[in-house]
Parts: sequence; structure tokens; C-alpha cells
Amino acid sequence: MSKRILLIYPKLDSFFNKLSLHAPYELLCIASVLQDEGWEVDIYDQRFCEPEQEQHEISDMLLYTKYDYVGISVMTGKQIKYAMEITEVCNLYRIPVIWGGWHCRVCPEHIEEYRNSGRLFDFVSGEGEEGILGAIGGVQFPVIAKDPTLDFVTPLPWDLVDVERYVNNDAVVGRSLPFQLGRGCSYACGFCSNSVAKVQQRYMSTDAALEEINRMVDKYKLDSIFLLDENLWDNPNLTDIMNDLDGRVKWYAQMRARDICDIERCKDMIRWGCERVGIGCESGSDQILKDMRKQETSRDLRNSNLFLCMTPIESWNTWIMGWPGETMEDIKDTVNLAIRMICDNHNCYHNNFYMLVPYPKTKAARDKRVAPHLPDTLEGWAEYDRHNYNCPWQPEELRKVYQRIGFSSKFVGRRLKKFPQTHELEMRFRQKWWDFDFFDDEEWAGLLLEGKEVLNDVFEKNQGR
Ligand code: B12
Ligand code: SF4
Repeated sequence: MSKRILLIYPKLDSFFNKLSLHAPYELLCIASVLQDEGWEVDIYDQRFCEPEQEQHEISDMLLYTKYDYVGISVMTGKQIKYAMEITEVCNLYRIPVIWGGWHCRVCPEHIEEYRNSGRLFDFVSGEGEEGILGAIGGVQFPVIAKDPTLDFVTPLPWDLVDVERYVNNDAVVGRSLPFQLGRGCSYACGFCSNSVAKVQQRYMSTDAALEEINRMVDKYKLDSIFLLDENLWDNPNLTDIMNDLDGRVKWYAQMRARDICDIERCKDMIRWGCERVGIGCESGSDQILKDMRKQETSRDLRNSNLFLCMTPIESWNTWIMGWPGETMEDIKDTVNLAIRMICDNHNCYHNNFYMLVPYPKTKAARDKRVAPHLPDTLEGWAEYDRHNYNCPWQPEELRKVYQRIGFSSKFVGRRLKKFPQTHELEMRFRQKWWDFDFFDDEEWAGLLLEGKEVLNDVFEKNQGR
């Protein structure tokens, strides 16, 4: 009789349950090698489950199918909480549970304690493919560890999930699925979990990548792929892969600003069908960028935007407010750069400005002003909500300004053109950004109210879209 395993992607926090339903790509990679070893695999994505059904749905699955193991993916934050709940249910059915994923990578000591308490069968603190085979078989698979490529995840068993649930993602145009050409990143930014997990860099071979992408595009009639790579330009096979695809499918990817400051590269990106890049700008202050170990300057950010301006490629930028030690001058530099970039490039958009969320063991989390505010247990990280952190390590006068920038960033530089009711307020907020005028309490109380009304209006009209 063949062996059977259930892989689970638990819920995220409520914001992400509604938006961005990226397919559980990590589970497909693991499923691929499990199938090669003769396992029957099912994948369950809890994000689709109605809140009142959470316990029942899992119970029903465990009751009606005889699973030998359950594997759960766990990122820092609410996913831990849901993973613990699921694990409790599995324990009732005496099914051994194995955890893997980013929280296991960055905080293995907490998970070890949890395992030692007898509630968890095992966990994997590195790449899951080899790790899970080791956990369930008690043997090592050096074949994967020694493979310098990522080819062992192919072919990805997309038929284990209902692809139609994921192809229409809010963040992309047309039918799209995620794909990863390579893992790891050679940088170590002070807010990024990569700097802690030190993921081994490995890349899919050109032939395997082409076969896999072409297969996905044909089978699922894709318009685009969403590349999950953390640092695309590290990949030595990129040019060959993209040249061969020759723009047959559009793509989206994260990129570093400095990597875009090259006219030939921009020409390639257009030819290769790049639609949009996500750029982690983080700050307009060179001092803060340096402290973050970004290895980029505000000049790189401005220049990359000017390069992109000559292309049809959109940029969706992210910014981080509240880095420990950030001053009012630093914030001013950031707001100034962000507003200039929108004026320089009509294809430049900014995501909401969020507060720094220090993830375990990163440079940000180890800062002595920040560390006392962070959890140090598994249960503590399970309640860690990126919306609750309002930089208690920063002075009150800055926190007020952060709040106002954060709120107005829902309008300034966003993709709200199709909502005329936002235009007037966007112009007013833009002027505030130009003037760095965030200090009048009474005026801002009014603006916040007006803004909330407009957003409610937009939100209501788009429900059920
Ligand atoms: C796509 C993505 C998302 C998607 C969801 C992913 C999904 N599957 O649906 C969305 C957009 C929703 C998302 C949201 C967030 N994300 Co995100 N996301 C990613 C991204 C870019 C790709 C994930 C992926 O599929 N990777 C490819 C797979 C193959 O690699 P992997 O995830 O590392 O998985 C391997 C191992 O971890 C392990 N593994 C994973 N699961 C399991 C399960 C078992 C049983 C086993 C044994 C092993 C195992 O094996 C896998 C294969 O080797 C990663 C960065 C990256 N490139 O990985 C960030 C990343 C995972 N996200 C991150 C963060 C911080 C967030 C947010 C908090 C962002 C934010 N600021 O709001 C939110 C989470 C909100 C919440 N907690 O509720 C961090 C995680 C940090 C951490 N300590 O947990 C990452 C690593 C980015 C970073 N470099 O900091 N994210
Ligand atoms: S370049 Fe991106 S993925 Fe790499 S360490 Fe910095 S933030 Fe993380």
C-alpha cells in the first residue's frame, strides 16, 4: 500500500487571506520530490476555508483519508497560531506532524522546544525537499543536497491544487502563476529574513526552466508568470532562459534598484516581456540605507526610476518607516524622494508606506532599542501582527508623522486612477508631501476622516468585483 501525506498551507493574517492568493508553491516543490519517492500527496490550503469551518474541515480530511503524516508550512506571525491549532487536531487523530518553512528556518530553537514537549513529531529548518524525506524516512538524501541546481522540484505537480483558484491574482493582469528560477540572495539586508536563514543559492538549469515554464503556460493558458526569486540578476542562466522564451509570457519580479541602472538591461527586460518590477526602496536617506545594509544609495533609487521611465515597465515600490534611529530629516528625505519619483516617471507607483516589522534575529530585531519590544517564544511570535507594530522604539513626535504618511500613502502614488472620487484628495495629500506638512493635528484629524470616507466608498463599490 502506498504511503500518504497531507501538506497544509495555514491561513495568514486576515488582510492576506482576502488578497494575493499565491499558490502554495513551497508545498508543490516538496510534493514533487515526495511523489518521486512513491508518496501519495494531497495539498490543503486553509486560506479558502470559512472561519467557522476551520477545525471541521481538517478533522473531516483526517477522518476520511488515512494519512501517514501531515506537513505544515509556517511563516513568522499568525501562520504559527493556525499551524499550532491544526497540529492539535492531528494529535487527536495520532497523525505525526512535521513543520517546515520560514519560521522554522529562523527560530529552530523555539520549534525544537515545541517538538520536545511531545506535540510535534519533527520539523525541518532548511530546504523542505531533502528535509521532509529525512524526517519521514529517517534517512538522508544527499542527492538533493549535492545538486547545485533546482531541477529536483520539476515537474511541479500543479494538478494537486485547483489552479483556477490562483490564476487570477489581484497583483497581476491576466492569468498568472508563480514560478521560481533560483533560490537565495547574495545580500543580507538588515530587515530581511534571508540574512538570517542564509538560503543556499541554487538555480534551475536552462533546459529544466524552459520545459517547466512552457508546460505551465500551455497547460494553464497563462498570460504571465510571477517570479518568486529574491534576486533575479544573481542567476547566471537568466539571459539564456529569457532569450529562449523570447517574450512568449509576460513576467513580474522583485529587483534591486541598482540592477536596473543599465540601458542594455532595460532593453532586454522590455524584449523579454517584463511587465512590472517590485523594488524595495525602503528609504530616501543614505544614512538609513547604509544602516540597513542595503548596499544602495538614494541616487540608485532615483536613477533606476529614470531608467524605468524610458520603458513601459511599471515599478511598484516598497518603503519602510521607523528604522531605529531614523530622524525627522531622514523621513523628510524619504517622502521627498518618493514624491519626486512619481513626478519623474508616470509608471512609478508606491505601495502603502508601512512601519518596520522586525523579523526574528535580523539586524533590526537585534537593535537594543527594538529588541525589548519583541516576543521571544513561539506563542509570542504566533501573535506577532505586522499591523500592531507602531514603532514603540521611536519618539512620539515621529510616530504621529509616520501615521499620517502611512495613511496618505494609501492615496499618493497608488494605482487609484480609475477611482475618480480619490483624485481630489490625492492632490491635497501630494501637496502635503511636497511641503512635508504633517504637523497640524486638527487639519490632519479632518483629512484622516475624509480619507476614510473616500476609501470606504471605493471599497464598497468594489466589493464582489
Ligand atoms: C509569495 C510570498 C508571499 C505570499 C504568500 C506565499 C504563498 N505561498 O502563498 C504573500 C504575498 C501572501 C506573502 C505574504 C507575506 N510575506 Co511573503 N513571501 C513570499 C515569497 C516571495 C515567496 C514564497 C515562496 O513560495 N518561495 C518559494 C519556496 C519554494 O521557498 P520557501 O518558501 O523558502 O520554502 C522552502 C522552505 O522554507 C521549506 N518549507 C516551506 N514550507 C514547508 C512545509 C514543510 C512541511 C516542510 C517540511 C518544509 C517547508 O521548504 C521549501 C522548499 O525548499 C517569499 C520569499 C521567497 N523567495 O521565498 C516571501 C517571504 C516568505 N515572505 C515573508 C514575509 C515577511 C511576508 C509578510 C509578512 C509580508 C509583509 N511585510 O506583510 C506577509 C505575511 C503575512 C502573514 N504572516 O500573515 C518573509 C518571511 C519571513 C519570516 N520570518 O517568516 C519572506 C521569506 C520574504 C523575506 N525575504 O523576508 N508572502
Ligand atoms: S536584496 Fe532583497 S532578498 Fe536579498 S537580502 Fe536584501 S531584501 Fe532580502
